[in-house]
Amino acid sequence: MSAEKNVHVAAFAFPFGSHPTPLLHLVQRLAAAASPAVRFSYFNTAGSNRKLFPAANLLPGHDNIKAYDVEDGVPEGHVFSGNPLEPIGLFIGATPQNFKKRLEEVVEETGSKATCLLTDAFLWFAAEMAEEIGIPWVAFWTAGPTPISLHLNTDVILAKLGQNDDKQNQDQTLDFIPGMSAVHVADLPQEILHLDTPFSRLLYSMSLALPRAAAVVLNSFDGIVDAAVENDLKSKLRKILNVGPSPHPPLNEEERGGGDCLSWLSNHPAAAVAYISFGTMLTPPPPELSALAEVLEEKKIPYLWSFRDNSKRHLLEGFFERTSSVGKVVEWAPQVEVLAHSSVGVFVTHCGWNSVVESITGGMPMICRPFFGDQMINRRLVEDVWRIGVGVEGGSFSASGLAKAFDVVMFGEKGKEIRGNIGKLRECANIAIEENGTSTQNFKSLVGLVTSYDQD
Ligand code: U2F
Repeated sequence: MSAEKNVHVAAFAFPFGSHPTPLLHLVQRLAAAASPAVRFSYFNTAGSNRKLFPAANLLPGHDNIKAYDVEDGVPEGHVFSGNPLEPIGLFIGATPQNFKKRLEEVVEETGSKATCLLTDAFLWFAAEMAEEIGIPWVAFWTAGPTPISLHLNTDVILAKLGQNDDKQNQDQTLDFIPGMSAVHVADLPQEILHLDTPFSRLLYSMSLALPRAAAVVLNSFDGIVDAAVENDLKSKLRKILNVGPSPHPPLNEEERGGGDCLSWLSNHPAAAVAYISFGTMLTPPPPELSALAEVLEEKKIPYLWSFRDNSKRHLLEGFFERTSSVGKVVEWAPQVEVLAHSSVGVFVTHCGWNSVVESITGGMPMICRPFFGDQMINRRLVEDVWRIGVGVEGGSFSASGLAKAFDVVMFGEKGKEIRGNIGKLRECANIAIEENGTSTQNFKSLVGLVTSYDQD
């Protein structure tokens, strides 16, 4: 056992979308489980740190966690084009030097050498950094087991399907990869098939580096995917630790959202409200927003809409005002609590992994409209494998397709079946987090792994 005062876990965040939050939650959970003498340093861009750390890079109640800013790669005076990949490309350009330099400064300032790198899995260069320092690298994959398995099989996929080949049969299944017979070519993240952007090259480098990680950690639970997928992951990685569904720390006022969502929900009958959120990074295109608004209004469905981008509300031309007696729009909702609320009957979602896991733990059926990355795979699992939700006709929102989806989930017989299926999956998640459950045991192993090395 190490002298814990010499243990210093350096966490590196990928500062886009929801990525920094679950990593910070994991750090908080580890810090609460480890000895108070263990030091946790959280490295992230200044812009992202300001949102997560309310006061001077510290978290109230967590004396052993401190945030440090790294450069974001944006040149001074830079004017953004509006392409969402641009800040990601600039940030990637600044890595790994930005993390390396700041870590060295922190080690110098604190006199405490890093004893473990715990990073977002995207930050694959940590494999080399950790090896140079002689400490373990633990990678946190913020999405589900199926997409990570597909990334690890990138070479097999490209050998079979070809790179940049637009003539691929989109309906072909990936049955040549263990456990992937339900996944179609159309579900694959574009980054796997096209290795020509900084982001896709980052993901490819990640797939080559992950086998060097001491462990890969997921907010997932054993049994959620086919055993063949889990076995393939086990054969490719040194250790895979499902530690979810991860508990959420108590929300602060801002995270709770301005409007009082929960008491508003409580004024509605059981399963009557549609909760709508497309995660932290996207707003559907205007015709799809209009189709969704039209159906909610036409069917008089009470809704709670987490509409993140205020500058786009005008696209709905008076919809929110006209429907204010039946609907509520907020910039941020306490989603975990909303999805567990008995008045909510359906979650209209982009199928980001955290949203899917929260929907399962809340027992909430989904209407899925995936856009990019792993979201199409998650939709496939939700609709065709777990049968806990539906997609929309044609893959994007139209008034007629959405009307059918609401009818099926909220008002039809199939809705009951979906609820039954989600109940079974939720039970599986609950078992995993019991005292002797696999996720609880995996989390204990993780605590041991990140705190058991010291530099003296
Ligand atoms: C990227 O996904 P997103 O960040 O867009 O979406 P989620 O993984 O679903 O995470 C959103 C989180 O934000 C929370 C919600 C989730 O924990 O509870 N939230 C909230 O609390 N209140 C709100 O009003 C709105 C959201 C990416 F786009 C996906 O493809 C990936 O699967 C995902 C994980 O890597 O990251």
